Amino acid sequence: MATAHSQFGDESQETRSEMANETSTQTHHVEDVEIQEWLESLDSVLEASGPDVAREILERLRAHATVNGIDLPFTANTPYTNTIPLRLEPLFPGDQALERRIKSLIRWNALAMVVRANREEHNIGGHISTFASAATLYEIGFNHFWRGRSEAFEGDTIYFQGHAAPGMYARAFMEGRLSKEKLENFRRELKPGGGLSSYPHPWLMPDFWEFPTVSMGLSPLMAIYQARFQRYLENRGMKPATDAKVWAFLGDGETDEPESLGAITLASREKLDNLIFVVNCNLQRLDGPVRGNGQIIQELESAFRGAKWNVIKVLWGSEWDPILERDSEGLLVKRMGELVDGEYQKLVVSSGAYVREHFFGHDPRLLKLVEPLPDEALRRLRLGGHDPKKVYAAYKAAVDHKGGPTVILARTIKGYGLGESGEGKNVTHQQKKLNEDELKEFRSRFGIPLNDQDCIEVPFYRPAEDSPEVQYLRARREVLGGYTPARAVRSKPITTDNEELFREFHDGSEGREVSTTMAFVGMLRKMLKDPEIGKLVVPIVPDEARTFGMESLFRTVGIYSSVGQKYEPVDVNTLLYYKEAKDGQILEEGITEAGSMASFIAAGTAYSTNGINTIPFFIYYSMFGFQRIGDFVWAAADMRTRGFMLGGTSGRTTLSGEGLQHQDGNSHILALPVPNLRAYDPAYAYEIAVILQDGIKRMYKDGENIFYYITVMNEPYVMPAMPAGAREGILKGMYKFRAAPNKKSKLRAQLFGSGAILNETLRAQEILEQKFGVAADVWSVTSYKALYIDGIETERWNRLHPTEKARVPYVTQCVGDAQGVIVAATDYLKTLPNMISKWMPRRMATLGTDGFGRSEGRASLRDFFEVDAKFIALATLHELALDGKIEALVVEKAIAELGIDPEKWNPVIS
Ligand SMILES: Cc1ncc(C[n+]2csc(CCOP(=O)(O)OP(=O)(O)O)c2C)c(N)n1
Ligand SMILES: [Mg+2]
Repeated sequence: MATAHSQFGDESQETRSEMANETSTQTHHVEDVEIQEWLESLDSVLEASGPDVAREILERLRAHATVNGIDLPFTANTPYTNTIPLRLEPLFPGDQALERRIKSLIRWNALAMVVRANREEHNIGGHISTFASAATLYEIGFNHFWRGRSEAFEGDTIYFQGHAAPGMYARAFMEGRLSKEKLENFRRELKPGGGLSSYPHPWLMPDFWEFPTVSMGLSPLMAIYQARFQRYLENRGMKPATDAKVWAFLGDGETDEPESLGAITLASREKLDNLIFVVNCNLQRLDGPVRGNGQIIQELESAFRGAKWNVIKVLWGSEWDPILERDSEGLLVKRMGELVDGEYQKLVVSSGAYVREHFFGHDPRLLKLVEPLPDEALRRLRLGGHDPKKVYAAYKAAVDHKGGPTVILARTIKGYGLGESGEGKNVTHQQKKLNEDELKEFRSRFGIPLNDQDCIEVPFYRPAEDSPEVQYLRARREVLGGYTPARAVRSKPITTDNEELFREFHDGSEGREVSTTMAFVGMLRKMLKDPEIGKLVVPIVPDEARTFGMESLFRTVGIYSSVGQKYEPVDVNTLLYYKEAKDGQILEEGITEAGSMASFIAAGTAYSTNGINTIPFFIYYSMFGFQRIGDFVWAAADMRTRGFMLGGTSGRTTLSGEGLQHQDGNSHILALPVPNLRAYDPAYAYEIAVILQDGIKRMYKDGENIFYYITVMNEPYVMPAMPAGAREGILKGMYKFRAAPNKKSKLRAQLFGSGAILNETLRAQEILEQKFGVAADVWSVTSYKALYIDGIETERWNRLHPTEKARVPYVTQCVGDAQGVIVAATDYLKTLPNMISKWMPRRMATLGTDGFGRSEGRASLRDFFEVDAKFIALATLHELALDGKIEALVVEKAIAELGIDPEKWNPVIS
């Protein structure tokens, strides 16, 4: 009979037995006495001379075979068996029985949390089956490996699989760190007293979670760059070298995300032996098998081995060892490698009799191997990932491994222990409820001390404080230096306000034409020399340093390389040669915005992870930022990352020549949804200086959990000096840059410009004045986002305080009394200025760059998108006509006079 928790099953299947017979005849033909002799001689070499000699012989044989024309297929795979053989297994140091009891209670509480939450509120969600499959993988780490963070030791860094969160909460409950009430409010943070977030979210649980992991694929990439960043800090002398590790837990389905495996060669190239991946290979994802028709474990093994990782497969539990021992011909290992995952998934939910027939029955010699075992024993053959001894051995080998990263591929069963309706079933990922029988079965299987009546209520269960279970797990954590996960701000605030550092940039460029990018790089250069913050600055570039004129930094601060520079650079005789150095400061990441962002996150959270206030400046092609790696930005926000993202070559019409894939009119829109991100579109050097200075102070002195997005451009123009009193407006989002010279004119206008388009606005001001007698004030809008947030905040306050004196949005304070029509022009979508139009005293006309770019020069692009001075002038005149201040005919004449073709292409749709 198939039982709920069977390892294999009992249904028979005709076709399967036919296939089995067919294959077994073929194998007979190969496996003869000769093979036996070869195997025996290898055994004797192994015994007499050890594995090194055996390896040498095998390598020579392979070479010999190739020379003799035997075409050996390439394989990066090892057989489908455990990497660590029984004889090399270390002794398990813990109390196995007690650890199992603790683990069972954690299993129960994790399950109870989800089941209770869904009883309380239908479909509130939560996952049971992921943690059920991974419980042993986590518990071995908690009890034996993961060191907490303390003053004395930085501790290990762990990326917990997002949907295994209930298991982490259940453990923290057992540890006495989370109350029953908190568990009761799983997925209900808004309940009085607070609750627990669905997944790891540092934003929601800043004392607990460090890394958001549930958007799949992000955590493996972040973990790789985290491990590399630890080395960067060590090599730069910013922290002592330690044996702290970075562990990342991944689902096997998760490895299909391109980000998951996308940077694995970086880890081996950098010899990151401080990095360990654990892939929970339950062979299932959400909808069904990960590779029903293949073998995900073998596929991953070859990918990781090909990338030179140390791969440890943990496939079979200890019960298999004696059988494997009897398998002198290697038939069982061969058989193990023949099944596809879809077949394995079926076997794990089938009975012992089924296993005998369909797995071992394939070959009479295999059947013989398990002859002494009753069906019940076959059913109880565990998988490696559920066997503490095997998992311990793998973890021990991983932490002891030197010279490169390790991946552990652990085979488990999804929904382990969940009974008939869950274990190993395709629907198990979303299982949130258990019926009474299933609950009782789970209770009995894991020995939870609850009677039938109590059990169906699914209460949380924690043994008394002085129970052996609680004492043991507390003692283990004490030995390991404290609890994990736990997050804290570990750095001390910086002391300076940097007033002096940035002051020189308030003066303007004195007639010299420079771009805002050049201005920013000048500030970066100066920051790097600063005695307090200089060392903390981490410049990050995805192969674009020359694009942004940063190559002078190569020489002055060096490009980080863990091995220094093993070659003489081709340009060594030049002033700005390509200098790589072990203590290099620049992270030149190569062409990977995702990798660079992961470095940005590691550096921007080092204030918490490492207690170091590193200040990352990640500069990149703005179009390849939010649009390409937006989900990493969201994760960065959740993690309370601090630092500056700089969208270079930005502005749809400001980046000339590059065409529609490069020209960015989107990023300021995409920056809107990130709540703690402050986004600026500055036009002039002093604006950037003010924003950077304030940002560093807010983040690193005042400890605010915000970060910055600043667009910088490559259009050169003269940088003016900062007008008196502009500082506050720059930070709040707008200030009057140049008032109309002729205040007496009857025709008035307020013009808003941002970034490089501010200069077009200023030219429009002149055209309007000179040709049409319109007196226009020009405003620099540095941040529509800031104005918008202030507007909606003010509205909200007024709504909630109806009897108090109404507050006025900042933008209304600026232009509420200003005269004339209002026209805004931006290098981004029109929607950006439109967001604030409701707080204007009157209608607002908007010019923007909705549509696809073109490979053209700036002038043509601005004409095409209708955001240049003449179109701003036209929009102003049109508004005046709408207000009845001038005749429509005047506007029509102006169109001709300004040289505008009314039948021109519509940029929005062409
Ligand atoms: C980027 C992303 N896409 C989709 C999901 C939805 N999702 C959550 S869990 C899951 C299946 C996970 O399977 P696997 O990685 O094998 O983890 P397991 O639960 O089997 O350990 C999916 C598709 C997600 N969280 N993130
Ligand atoms: Mg899976």
